[in-house]
Amino acid sequence: MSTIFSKIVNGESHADIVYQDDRVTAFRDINPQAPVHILIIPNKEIPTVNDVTEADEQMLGHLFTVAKIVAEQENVDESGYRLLINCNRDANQEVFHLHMHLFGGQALGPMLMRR
Ligand code: DGP
Repeated sequence: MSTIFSKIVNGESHADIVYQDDRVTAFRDINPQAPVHILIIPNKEIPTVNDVTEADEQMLGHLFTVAKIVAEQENVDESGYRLLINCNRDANQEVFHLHMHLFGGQALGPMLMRR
């Protein structure tokens, strides 16, 4: 079954797309957790990091090139930003189409909340 993110990639569902090419799509998160919150996803539907194979390595490396381009576009490249990928339950992964979050536009604080 196709995820909502695949529907965004192929244009069936609307999103504010900030970058797209034949391998990767980047769009604004519907529920932003920072002034800049972009999701960068492979166009190919890979559910989680656990499903990555060596055949995906080049395409997944391209996520970082796109992260750099988007950070420049959003003017957070110099101020800084955080890239984050959740995997499965303990990381609160909600959408099972691998995605990299790009957060920026404010001081983001420590990486994990203390319990
Ligand atoms: P994660 O917890 O890592 O699986 O994050 C999923 C993110 O996806 C969450 O921040 C909200 C966002 N999201 C979920 N559905 C949609 C959608 O339909 N459109 C957009 N733009 N973002 C979505």
